[in-house]
Amino acid sequence: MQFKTIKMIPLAGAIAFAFAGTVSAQEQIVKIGHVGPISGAIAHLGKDNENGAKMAIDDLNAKGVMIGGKKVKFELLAEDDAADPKQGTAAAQKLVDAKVNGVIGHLNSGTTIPASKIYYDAGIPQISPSATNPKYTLQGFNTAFRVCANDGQLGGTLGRYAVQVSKATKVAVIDDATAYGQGVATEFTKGAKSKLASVNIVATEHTTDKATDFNAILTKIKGTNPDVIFFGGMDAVAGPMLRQMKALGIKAKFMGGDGICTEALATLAGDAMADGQVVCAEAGGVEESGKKAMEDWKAAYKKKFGIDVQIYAPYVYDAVMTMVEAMKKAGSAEPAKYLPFLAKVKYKGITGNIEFDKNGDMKDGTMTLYTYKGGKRELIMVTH
Ligand code: ABU
Repeated sequence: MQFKTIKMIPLAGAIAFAFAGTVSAQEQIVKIGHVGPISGAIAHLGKDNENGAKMAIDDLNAKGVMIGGKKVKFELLAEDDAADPKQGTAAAQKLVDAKVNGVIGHLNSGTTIPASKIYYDAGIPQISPSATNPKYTLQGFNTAFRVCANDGQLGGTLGRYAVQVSKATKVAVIDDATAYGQGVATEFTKGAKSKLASVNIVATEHTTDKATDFNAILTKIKGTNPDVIFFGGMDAVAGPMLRQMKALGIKAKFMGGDGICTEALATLAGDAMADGQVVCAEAGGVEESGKKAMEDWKAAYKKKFGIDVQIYAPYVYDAVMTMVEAMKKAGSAEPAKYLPFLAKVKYKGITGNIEFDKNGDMKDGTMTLYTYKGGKRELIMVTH
């Protein structure tokens, strides 16, 4: 009987093979949830946020991250909440059921606030990159963090700007009846009134985040001849509102928070937006020293996705990196273990230095005021 020649694996090789298998088996999967509106009127903003999360996950996996001595592979579980509070809580429950290690989101205050109770009950850390209503971090949930300024800072700054810089004495205020729109409009009014008692709020009107016809409220406002119209809402509503203002011959300055302060606003408003007419604020921003890193990051984003950053993609990127920094410091991706490290994390990101106060808000957060000229967003100032 003849035996076939079998190539023997040398002993050292066999050990190496077994060892490689052990390392692979020890690789741990860390699931990061992301939620934003990927459908509906502000899908372009939801996609912007989701892309920021994708970019962070891809960069982390390309670099290779060790947590607690184990190699980690990050997975992104992306959900669409359509900016709707009910879909927001359904998406949150889905991520909790999938046992995510942490959540970045949601984009809107109206979805972030109800979802935060679900994450808190499950003990899952959540960082919103863009929800600015103060209530989000004032509920006593130790799982809730945000990496941007809040409406108190945003609205207050814009209110003071309207009075002190734009010299407005008559102001009309419109909100879209969402948690964000109402919140930022209220804070704007407080800010405008705080520095000049004679500022007159000549009209207070309400619309919705789905409305397209503003003729009735704009006609009423036109009769009060305001210097400034402040709108608490998002760019998808602000664009058509600006078009209808132009059609009615209203030349007032148009101000709004971060919800309107996007690259897309110029397109949504068409030629209705005069140079310098719009003033808005992003709930963050970098000073001179951080500009190059931010520009490089935005160029890398454009190369990867073929589109420009709208507004909050870099904040989402930093939110993921901040969460992972806390996991590395804790030596664990288990929510209960890394949560205390997240509360005291110090992370230097694209958007600046990230550190949280006792509520989970940014310590010393910045804001950036912009206007639009020639259909392009143009910086006015970075402020604290
Ligand atoms: N901060 C503007 C958009 C998100 C929000 O609803 O807060």
